[in-house]
Amino acid sequence: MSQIQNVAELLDDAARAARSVQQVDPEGRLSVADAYAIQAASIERRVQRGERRVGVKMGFTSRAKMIQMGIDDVIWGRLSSGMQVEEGSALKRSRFIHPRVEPEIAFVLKKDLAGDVTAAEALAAVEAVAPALEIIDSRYRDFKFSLTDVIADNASSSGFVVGAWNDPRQDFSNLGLTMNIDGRTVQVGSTAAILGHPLRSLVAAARLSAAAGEPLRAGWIVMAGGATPAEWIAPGQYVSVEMERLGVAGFHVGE
Ligand code: OOG
Ligand code: MG
Repeated sequence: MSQIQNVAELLDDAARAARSVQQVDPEGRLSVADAYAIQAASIERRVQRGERRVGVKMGFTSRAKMIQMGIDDVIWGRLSSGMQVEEGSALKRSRFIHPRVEPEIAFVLKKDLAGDVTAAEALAAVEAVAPALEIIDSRYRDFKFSLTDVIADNASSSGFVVGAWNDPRQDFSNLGLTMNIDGRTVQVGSTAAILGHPLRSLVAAARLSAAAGEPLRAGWIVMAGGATPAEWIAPGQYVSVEMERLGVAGFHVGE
C-alpha cells in the first residue's frame, strides 16, 4: 500500500475513532500535491462506506483564522454527507476529538462552476446563501499542524450546519454577525472578513476544485471559511450564528 493510502487510512481511522494522532508532516516535507492526494484518498474511504460528496469547504480565507492557526495559505477540503448536521439538532460530542466552531456563510449552487470564473459568473451560479457554522476537529494532537498536515486532514472539517437559504441577489459583502454560546456573544465579525467579500472564496473554490479534477457541481454547498476565530464547544451548550438580514443557524451539543 502506498504511503498516501497509509496516511489517508490513519487520518480516516482517527476521525472514526475520535482519537487524535501525531502530526504526519510536522516539518512540512510533503508536497502540497501529495497532501491533497491524501485528502482525496481519505474522502474516497468515506464514499466507499456510502457517504456522498456534497460540496467543498474553504479554509484560511480570513485573517482572523490565519492568525489563530498560524497558516496564511488559502486551502480547501471536501464535504461529505456524513458531515452535515441538521439545523437545530444535537450533535454528539463523543463523536469528536476536540471540536471547535466558527461562523461562516454557505452557498448552494444551481449550476456547475469550474475554473477561472469572475465574481459575476460565480454569483450567477448561486442558488442561495445562508448563515452557517462549521465544526472543525483536527485529527492531530493538541490541534497543531503544518500546512500539509491540515490539507491531508481535509482542512479539519468534521461538521457543518446551514441555516435558512436566502436570495443571493442582495449585497452580502459586509453583513454583521455574532456567534453565540448559550445566548452569550463569543465572537463578533462581518462577512467582509472572508477575503473582503465571500464571493471571492467561491471564485477560489471553483478554481481549486476544478484544478483537482473535481469541478463544483449544481446542488453542492460551498462553505466560504470562518469569519472569526473558532471557539471550543462542550456538552450542554447551544451554539448559534446570527447574521444581519440572513438570519440564524444553530445546534445543540450533546454528550
Ligand atoms: C483549519 C480549517 C480552517 C477556516 O474556515 O478557515 C477553516 C483549522 O482551523 O483547523 O476551516
Ligand atoms: Mg472553517
